[in-house]
Amino acid sequence: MFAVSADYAAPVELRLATAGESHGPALVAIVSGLPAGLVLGRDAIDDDRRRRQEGYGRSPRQKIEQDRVEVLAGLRHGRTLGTPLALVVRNRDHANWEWGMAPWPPEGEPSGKGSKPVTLPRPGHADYAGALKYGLDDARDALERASARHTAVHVAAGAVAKALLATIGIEVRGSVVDEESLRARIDEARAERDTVGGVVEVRAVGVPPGLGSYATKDDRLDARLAAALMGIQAVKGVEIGEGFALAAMRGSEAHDELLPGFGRETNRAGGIEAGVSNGEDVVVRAAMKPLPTLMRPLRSVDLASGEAGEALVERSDVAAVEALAVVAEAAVAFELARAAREKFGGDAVDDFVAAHRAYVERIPWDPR
Ligand code: EPS
Repeated sequence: MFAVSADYAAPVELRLATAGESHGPALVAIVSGLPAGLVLGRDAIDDDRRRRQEGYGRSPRQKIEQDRVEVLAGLRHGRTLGTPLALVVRNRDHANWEWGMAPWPPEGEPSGKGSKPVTLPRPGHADYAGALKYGLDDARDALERASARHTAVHVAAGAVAKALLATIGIEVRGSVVDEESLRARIDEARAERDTVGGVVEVRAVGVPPGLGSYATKDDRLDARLAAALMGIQAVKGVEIGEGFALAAMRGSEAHDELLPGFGRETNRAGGIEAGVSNGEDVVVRAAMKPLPTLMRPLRSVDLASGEAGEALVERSDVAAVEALAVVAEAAVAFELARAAREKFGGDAVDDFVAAHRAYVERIPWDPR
């Protein structure tokens, strides 16, 4: 191996592009800006997709899907090539929607699912706003992409981001806040053919001080994490650290005092000050609204006739909060990996790791 320089690695932009409809043939993700030589484990990717699928309260759809992640490009013998990484998850349910979700004009009579237009929008879903925005007669054209189904490839990309973060000692984990009461609320809601939401928390440990920047609002790590979390379907609120509770505290109780050795006894800031990570755990929360597809439908209005009716009823989850914990973990991991690529750069993963090590050696911070 060639020696790598520890003092400089050019910043690199880590990017994620995705495509795919919920009942179309497949979901696709392209991750670019990864360093070469990153070792990816199939098990790590598989574990996350399984955790996303196994959440309490999911619909029978999860029994149909297996979400096996195929890698089509950017990987050779389990190591990244430093080229775009292409990931695909096929929708097994597409077999039931072959006519309805055919990419090309289908042959033969309409058959199977998706062959009748959706004209009764579900309040809370993309159906109404999407139909108006894009001039649609069939709200299916809107709801298919708006569906949380495509979080399957976000989670796959998040697993890749976590592998990159692990090389510099960062670990990210999402969990449900108050899991026990959530499960009881799900059981009750299911019996009443209703849905529920909930709150998840993501914690990242080992994040060095200095990710993100106050230089512009777009650089702020808290703004970026909030956008990443708000970008997940059904998320209606985000908190960084103590978030809303800070508004009711005095300054003397809200801020995390620095002690000799630069340790702190509290972390109300959630590991971010002025948009920059401060070396404490990064802690963020996301609030998920109850899912909008109800078995006992809400009042709606027919897009075609303007007449009052009841919203579309489709197979649906009672809750997807446990899945959100995994999806939010992936979103936070990806954003932290993006910030780390900006700070430590490097074409090869060894450059990236060496730049991190050189930086950590020069600052007064001890990773836990
Ligand atoms: C979703 C509706 C449901 C969920 C889906 C998200 O899909 P279906 O109507 O096919 O049962 O199951 O989530 C997934 C399929 C998934 O893999 O997470 C929605 O409207 O957002």
